[in-house]
Amino acid sequence: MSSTTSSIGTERKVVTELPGPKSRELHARRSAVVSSGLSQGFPVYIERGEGAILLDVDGNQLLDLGSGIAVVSIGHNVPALVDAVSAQVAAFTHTCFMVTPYEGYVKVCEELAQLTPGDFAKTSALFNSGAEAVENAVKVARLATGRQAIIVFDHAYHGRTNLTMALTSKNMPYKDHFGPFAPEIYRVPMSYPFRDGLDGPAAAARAISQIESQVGATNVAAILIEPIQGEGGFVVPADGFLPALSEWARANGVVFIADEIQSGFCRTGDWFAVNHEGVIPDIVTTAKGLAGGMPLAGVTGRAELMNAVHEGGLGGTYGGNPVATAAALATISTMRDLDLPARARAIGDVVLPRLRGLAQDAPIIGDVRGRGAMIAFELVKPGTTEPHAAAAKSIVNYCNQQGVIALSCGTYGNVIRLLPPLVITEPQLEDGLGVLADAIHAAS
Ligand code: PLZ
Repeated sequence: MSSTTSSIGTERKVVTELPGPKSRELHARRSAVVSSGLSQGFPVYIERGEGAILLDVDGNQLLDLGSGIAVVSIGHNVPALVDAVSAQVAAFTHTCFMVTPYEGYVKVCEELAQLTPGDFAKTSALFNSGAEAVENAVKVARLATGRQAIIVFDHAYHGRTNLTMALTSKNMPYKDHFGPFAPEIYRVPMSYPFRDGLDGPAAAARAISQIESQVGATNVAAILIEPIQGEGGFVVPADGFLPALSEWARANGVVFIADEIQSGFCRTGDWFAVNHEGVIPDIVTTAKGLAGGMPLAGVTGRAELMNAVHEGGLGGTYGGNPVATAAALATISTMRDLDLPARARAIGDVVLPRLRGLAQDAPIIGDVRGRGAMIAFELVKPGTTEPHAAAAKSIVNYCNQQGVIALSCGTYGNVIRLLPPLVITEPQLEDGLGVLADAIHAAS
């Protein structure tokens, strides 16, 4: 196990055109055998990673400001994780937890019970992907309440399976012609301060009145919400929106499910995004950052809800796989050891003011928002709030050409999101911000 030896430098370095010749060759092979239904963001093929740097097959060192969509929060190739995973692989890779159990699964559930908000008995079930976790949270809420309706929000993203497509808001590319979709899903307006100008309580009143008039409180099993929306555009609801919704849920016997798959595990400067407003969900879904790149997802909730399910009602062959749980335990202890919530706050303290400064001279930036290291800016046609997706595309392309991995998102495709590994160094962050500033300048 030579996880600590590495020849990757800590600096961004572009040594070929991007993508380079070897990447282009691999890409030609890909086109022949990989479904064109998978999008291709930045087709540079990766060989190794370390910290916030990815080394590609042509020897380019790329600065990663996306963390594989908020997954490698602890950075690439962390020795503690590599060692834990390697040891587990050498011990055993699979038994199926429902057949013969192992301690790692139990330990991850102990951590989830402790880390998620709420001072009450909690139990968890583990799965392979975020979408699977969301599906299971919905199953639990419906069974426990005996109700069917699920409330979701404009701009929401919850996955690509049949049920989670129905929960997801955006048609293209996620849903188009993939129907029919699951029934009993009701969508209400999100709090989106830049676009609706409402304060949190007013936005919550708007959503609640729609739920009461169009669905009826006693039909609602659950409200499912991303405390900060991810794919939908890093929409940070106005203060008071989440608390008002969660209070209404409590008063009406409705399960409040926080989808923390993208916002959770230190990303926003706390272990979970709901913590910023003291909101205590009944159920929390987690994935992504939880296991440092190994596929693992969790559904954690009040024991009386999670245990309402009949024995055998939850499961799956691979859910909570021993290698993935080993990775999660190493990830969580790394997050604790390095105090990554504090690191995420420090990143926000550098990046948010910088972006706000850039916005002063760049009328294409309509809004800068985020918490901790979950940060975005929304691009508009100058002087309007009309989405400017072309500008987002050109900024991402510019960054890519300079060897910086940056991601876009948003219902209108006009938001640039920054999700750096939380271990990114100050010089790396400065370097990335410099490229971003040039990209914004070039797009303006
Ligand atoms: N809930 C809040 O962000 C995954 C999707 C990438 P899976 N977001 C990245 C893509 O285009 O497929 C996500 C999320 C929130 C659920 C999910 C779904 O998680 O692990 O991708 O299934």
